[in-house]
Amino acid sequence: MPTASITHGDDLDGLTCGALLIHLFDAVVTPANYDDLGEALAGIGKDVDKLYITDLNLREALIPYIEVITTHASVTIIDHHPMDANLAKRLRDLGVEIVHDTRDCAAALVYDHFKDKLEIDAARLAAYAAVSDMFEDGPVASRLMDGMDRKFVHHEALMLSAALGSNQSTSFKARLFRELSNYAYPHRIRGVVKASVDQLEKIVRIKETIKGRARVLGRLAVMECGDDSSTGEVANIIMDTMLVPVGMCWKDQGEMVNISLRGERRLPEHLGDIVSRLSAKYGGFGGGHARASGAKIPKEKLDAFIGDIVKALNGPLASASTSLSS
Ligand SMILES: [Mn+2]
Repeated sequence: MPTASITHGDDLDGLTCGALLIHLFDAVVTPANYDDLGEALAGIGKDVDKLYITDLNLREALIPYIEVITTHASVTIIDHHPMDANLAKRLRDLGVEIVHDTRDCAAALVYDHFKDKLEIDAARLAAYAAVSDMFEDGPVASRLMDGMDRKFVHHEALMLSAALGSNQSTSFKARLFRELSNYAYPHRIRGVVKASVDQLEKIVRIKETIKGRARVLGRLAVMECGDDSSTGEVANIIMDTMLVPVGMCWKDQGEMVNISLRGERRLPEHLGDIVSRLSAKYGGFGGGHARASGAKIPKEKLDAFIGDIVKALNGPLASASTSLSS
């Protein structure tokens, strides 16, 4: 009775979900992102009778894949991205089980859902994911972390998360799945310490180029991603370097552009809501969290999209911002 998992493969939260599912069910894990989620769903074999989809936001266009899978497998979604109520209803009507809470990271939700079957070490893994995803204040994560040695957990988590930032190779991810599913300590995993320092250096190099390249448009600073870095990490560095409330980074993908936005800690706006609305308006898709969101839209709509983001961020709510730059 094979169990499969499709999990967000670009960050530590998604990877930790996969590692926990390997530990629990010997799951065969496919790491995916929003570019290849359809492909990952289409690749679920007929022999699979249980599928977990974690740390990934489904969208309308992917429902037909789910429909096919439910003919031979039970499907459970464990996620923390804001979910459209109509979409959730359609999924539930197909028999999909949905474990959903936007207050915790996905790995904390996986941990909480299966805690009766997991050892104490699994809590440590969930804590790494919470630190990396910036969901330490979630009801599950905060309860778990209250009793932990915080500095130790932070150090391990941030090393792991930085390492993944500089090494996104399939082989490194496979190693992390394997090691984390055996509850390894991150600093003991081969390659983690060096990759984490490489990431710090990469960030500094990006910071050094940003001042000449980023455009500041009120509370937003925007820049094209010039290398193989992820748009999310560069958006964060733009925000940090330019001291603006929101950093945005985009990357050319041919017909389409991939976009990430990152917001400061006390940002009053919800970037996921803004991006979800605007990407639909321009024939793309997107969404996400309050301070971290992403979209994919046609390239020729990019300027108009940026214009609308600037409007959304510089409207009436803008005066509520306490940013250093304003
Ligand atoms: Mn996540």
